[in-house]
Amino acid sequence: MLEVVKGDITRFPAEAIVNAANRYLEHSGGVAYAIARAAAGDAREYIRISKEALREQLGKDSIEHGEVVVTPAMRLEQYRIRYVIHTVGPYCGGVWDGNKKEKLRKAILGALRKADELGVKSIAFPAISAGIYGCPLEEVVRTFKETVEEFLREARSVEKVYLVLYSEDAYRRAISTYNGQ
Ligand code: AR6
Repeated sequence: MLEVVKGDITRFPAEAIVNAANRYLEHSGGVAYAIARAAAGDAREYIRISKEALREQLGKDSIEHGEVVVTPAMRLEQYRIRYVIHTVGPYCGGVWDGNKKEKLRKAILGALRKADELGVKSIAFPAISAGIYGCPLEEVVRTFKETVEEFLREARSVEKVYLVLYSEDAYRRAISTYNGQ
């Protein structure tokens, strides 16, 4: 049901992958830039597509925690990815509290519910907010586990949820937190 794996989310064979975006879907760095470049070949083109989708799907120019935008996988279809779901986690800058946790929970749950609505069976997440946004990886993993467990009780279509860690170090830390060590 829920699995922590090591890999590159831009080529992870889940039907939907999640992007750790910012409010304006600028995809300027981190996993967002990697996804944008891999999907469209040119990150600027995917930013344009994302902003257009944001206006069409939400009728505005920025998103809040919990709101999501869906864009087509384009070149990522070669890995059997069908959708990219953009969600926004909290900015921590090294500081963690209940407010950040709630924002992260909303961001994760929003993407999971959208995947269910799209009728996909598998979805892969990066460690949202654990990079440029500076949230502690261990807290992100704990929140992820709790939120996915909560969601799986209501899920209709989604059967498999992956947390994909990019580096060996992050993977080891995530696995150990996930196993409660
Ligand atoms: N596959 C899986 N995980 C990855 C990959 C990859 N290819 N590349 C990086 N990561 P970040 P945030 C990991 O900074 O903290 C962007 O500029 C990375 O090691 O991408 O939510 C957005 O546009 C880290 O563990 O996202 C926003 O402005 C995790 O993905 C801002 O960064 C998330 O790191 C969002 O910051």
